[in-house]
Amino acid sequence: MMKIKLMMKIDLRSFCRRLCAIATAACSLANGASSPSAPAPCGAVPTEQQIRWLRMEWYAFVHFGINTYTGKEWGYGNEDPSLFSPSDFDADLTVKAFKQAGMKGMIYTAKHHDGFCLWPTKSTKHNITKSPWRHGKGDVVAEFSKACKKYGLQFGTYLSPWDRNNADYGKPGYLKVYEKQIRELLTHYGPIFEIWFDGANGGDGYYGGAKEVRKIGGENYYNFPRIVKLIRTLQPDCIIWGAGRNGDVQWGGSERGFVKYPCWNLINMDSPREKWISLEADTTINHAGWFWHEGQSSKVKSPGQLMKVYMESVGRGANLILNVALNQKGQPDSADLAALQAFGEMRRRLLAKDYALGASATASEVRGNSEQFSAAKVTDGNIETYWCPEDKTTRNCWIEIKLNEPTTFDVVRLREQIRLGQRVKKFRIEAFVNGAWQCIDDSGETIGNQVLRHLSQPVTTDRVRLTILDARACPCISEISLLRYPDEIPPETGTPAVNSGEGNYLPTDKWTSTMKTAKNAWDGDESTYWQSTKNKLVIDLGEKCQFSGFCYLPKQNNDYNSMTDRYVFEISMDGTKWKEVASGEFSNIRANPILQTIAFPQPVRARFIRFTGTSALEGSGASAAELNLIH
Ligand code: FUL
Ligand code: CA
Repeated sequence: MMKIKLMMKIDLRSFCRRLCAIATAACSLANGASSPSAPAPCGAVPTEQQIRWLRMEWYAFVHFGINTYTGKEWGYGNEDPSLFSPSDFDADLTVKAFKQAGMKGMIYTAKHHDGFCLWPTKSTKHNITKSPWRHGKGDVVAEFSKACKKYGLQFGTYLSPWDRNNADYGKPGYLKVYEKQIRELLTHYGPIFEIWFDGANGGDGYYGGAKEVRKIGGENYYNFPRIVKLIRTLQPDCIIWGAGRNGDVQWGGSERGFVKYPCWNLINMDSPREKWISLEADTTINHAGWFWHEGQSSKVKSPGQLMKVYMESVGRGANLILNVALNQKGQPDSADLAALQAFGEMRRRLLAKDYALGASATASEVRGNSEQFSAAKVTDGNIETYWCPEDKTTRNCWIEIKLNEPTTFDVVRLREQIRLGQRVKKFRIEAFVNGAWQCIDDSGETIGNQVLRHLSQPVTTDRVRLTILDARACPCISEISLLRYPDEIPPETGTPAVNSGEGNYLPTDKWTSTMKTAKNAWDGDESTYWQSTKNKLVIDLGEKCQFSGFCYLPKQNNDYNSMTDRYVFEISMDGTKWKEVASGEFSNIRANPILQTIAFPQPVRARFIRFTGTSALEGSGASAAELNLIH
């Protein structure tokens, strides 16, 4: 019985796809017998779920858990549940702010790598019922899902496969635990629009007291085909992030919120194994990390920077997940919210007016001369209708828009009818200015769900031409829009300044070291670095100084060799007798090599410091792009 049900659910997905094809065909029939049929799909096409998901464009990520109270990015797994005690958790306030900013949903870290579950799970004792919050009766997942329902946002969940708490992690026993967690999250909290399987997996951890390194030997350990089947059964509409070929969406490739361009929603492209997998760009509104950190408000991204992130993610055909961490109270910081609202307003202004809407259009060629595929379909404001030439025309065809009067714009938005696959490989945009065609964008490649092409300067014209220079099959263009890039809106409170921790650093002019490249670590230049096979950097501060912590910036050149991810920090008065004042790991610097701030339990005084890299992401040795002491 169970099996039959499962098959029916899966079939439903392909049935939906077929239904859509039938509808398209019926539509062309209704247009008269002479009407040509729609082009056949090109390569892999998205599922209905993937299309719906792409049209959400952006949503929030919320990192909130045990790490919020320890200042860490990756908890070790031995954290005391009693640490979790938000004084003023407010899902309503948080979700309302997301809604106001124009976000379409949110994804919550129900369990991060530390293994602490933020809902009353039966799968492990390491969960929220052991915390003092709401007398052990709290459920963060439930409160978020309820608030999302209230404000009409979609709700999703992040459930780290890597579990540094669980004694069975890395063994078969853990897979049952993990499956149970998925079942609970996907049955008790209403519709889940997306579930995230993080790629950070295996390494050292607490593991029920074993305190050892557990390697899983690749993602096969999790048996994702089985997990995916389970999810499709429980929630067929849920988008699966990660899980390789089995999922629906993959990582955008950086934690800085951009995807590479050209941007294809396809894996194994042009092979029999081609599959539609969209990209999701992830980043955090703050340069401080994914979880909340003391003093992070000075590191919030400006609305203009967030706009750039949007242009380089959504504007390249991907989705954007933007993290807003909750603080120890259990609410977003006001500086984050101010930046979010200002950016939300900038985005609204960008999209507020499409100067091409309703304009007349002509094309080099129309499929079967049919009104159904005519040029005017790109300005009708309907993303389902599209212009398209004959099947054989895959290069050098164009479409021209004629506006009623000369109009100024500096962003061109293009969309493909992705139900028929992603096709366009290369395009050019021109404007008719002073009696001649002028190229205003000559580096266009992919389109997909949408591209936002920000021109080098505003253009004033009443005629715009899009030429498809190359495509995998005849292009199917559903929309061309002409927009204005918004002016920067300052956030309402506070002035965001990137890396403003710098004002707090000790002066370095008296610093010396016997090591050759040492100075690169305090020259204020992020691109130069100290690196050594010796692992130890000794600095003579030139005089006795008092300081309360240090900052370490990993190498910024994507070279993981000798990139220090574990450290010991020592101080000395004479350069011979040393005292350790801090040690630990710099978590997640492979994916997100941001400034790491380490505060000591109390301020210290010293003449010498010694920074030792005790492990590197790859190879041996140690390095630092910048090392600074905090007042
Ligand atoms: C990464 C994790 O390791 C980070 O801590 C964070 O959750 C980010 C969104 O994904 O892979
Ligand atoms: Ca259209």
